[in-house]
Amino acid sequence: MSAARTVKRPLNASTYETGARPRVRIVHLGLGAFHRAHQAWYTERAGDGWGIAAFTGRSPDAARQLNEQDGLYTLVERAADGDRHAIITSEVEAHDGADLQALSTLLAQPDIAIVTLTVTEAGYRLAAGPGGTPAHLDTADELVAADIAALRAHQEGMTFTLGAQGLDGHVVRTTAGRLLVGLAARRAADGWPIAVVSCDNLPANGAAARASLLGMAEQVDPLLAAWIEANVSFVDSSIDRITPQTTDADRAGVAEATGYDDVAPVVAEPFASWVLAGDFPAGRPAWEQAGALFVDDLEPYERRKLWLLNGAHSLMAYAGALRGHATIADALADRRVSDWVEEFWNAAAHHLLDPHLDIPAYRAALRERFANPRIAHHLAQIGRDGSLKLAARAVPVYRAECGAGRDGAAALRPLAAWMDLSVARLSTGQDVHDPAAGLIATAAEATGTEQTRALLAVVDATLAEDPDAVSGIDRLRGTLIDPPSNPAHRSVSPKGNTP
Ligand code: CS2
Repeated sequence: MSAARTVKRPLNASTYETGARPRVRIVHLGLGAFHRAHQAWYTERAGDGWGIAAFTGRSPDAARQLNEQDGLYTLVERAADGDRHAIITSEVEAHDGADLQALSTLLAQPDIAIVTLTVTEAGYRLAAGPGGTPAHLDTADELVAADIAALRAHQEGMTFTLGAQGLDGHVVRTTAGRLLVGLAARRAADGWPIAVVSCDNLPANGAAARASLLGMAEQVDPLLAAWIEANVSFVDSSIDRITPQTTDADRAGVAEATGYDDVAPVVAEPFASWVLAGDFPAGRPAWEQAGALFVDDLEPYERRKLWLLNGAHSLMAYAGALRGHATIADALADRRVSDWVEEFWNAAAHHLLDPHLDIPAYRAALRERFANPRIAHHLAQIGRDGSLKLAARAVPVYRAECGAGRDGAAALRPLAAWMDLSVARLSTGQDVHDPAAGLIATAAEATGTEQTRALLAVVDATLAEDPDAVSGIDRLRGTLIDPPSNPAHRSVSPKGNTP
């Protein structure tokens, strides 16, 4: 891209020559920075003419901003030694996620071959199955229950009665509810098969998407559920690219460097990875041209990413915040935190034995990625939704360690840090930013070991019945700040600026 210019122009199709835009063949739910730094970038780089129609999650703002720029935005690749700028053109149209007319119209077209999802761990609205059975749609969840009732009430033949916003008189809020309406339109149109690709940090995320969507379908229309079983392929994928929130300084930097007043740039590290497993019955972009890897068994790759990258992230988000740090790079520069990260990685690495995984090289690369001094990746951003994230990132490592006859203490530390930070935040009237915030607040009212047990039950009810896990966490609580405030972990309070 050319050097800095002094006069800034808006970014849109009249100021930036894109050539013919690609045909929309992918629908995306969850239009956010990560999607734009990852799947949109892979699709652009595949270079075979696939375009995306993206739907927002909660707020329609991102769609409005992107449409004002004809879908164009700058991707800033932020390396330790400087920025590279690229304008992405694969995002062809953007919609309010509540707009089920637009979603149904798109999904009813045979051209649309893929639905990708970045709706966060919480977006699947799953509840753990009893005794470790697979998770299922949480029908006790208020939004799920409201959508089920409204969908039942608005069913008309094979589809649903749509109004200006959502169902006539009801805004569908859950991803499963929205997707169900769109897929009903597809089935009614002609029923072409389609792939749903989950791009969220959950183990077996394809199965999670399936459980969420089929759970909703079974409650609303068993015939539609049967159609989904037969025609929708749920693809598992492990996604990776560190994407901090865009700041005003980033926007100013983009204007300075490119000459475009882009209101919606996105900043990401240069590294990106996407590993996928599953069928694409209606075709797909040649994402492998952009470096994506297609495998038969995703699990080893998924564990490596979720445990080593995300597990360390969550450990740093809570332990680092307790110790007064604000970003990943700051937390990692703290010798004690980096030792805990190494201990956590040693525990996880015992169970990542496939030689293709090359764990030593992966760990070395992670250390470098985390230390990138130009990426301000805030612990507060990563620390959100801890009850769900820890269940995917720390609990499985602990279980694997116990299964091998070890105490798994290194994998309990992220849980202890989350508990200490949550209690400290609640005691100063701060929000814990978690879908289970109410349960966390109630659990925090207990004291001592009872509090540890109650907080652990919010993350994993089965694990909370394991006295070794509870006492292992209890021993770590209150030891993570300098000097440790142990043994009465109730008195712990974070140092300096907490998120
Ligand atoms: C982070 C992830 O916010 C978080 O929970 O751990 O978003 C992480 O940055 C990405 O998974 C990196 O690929």
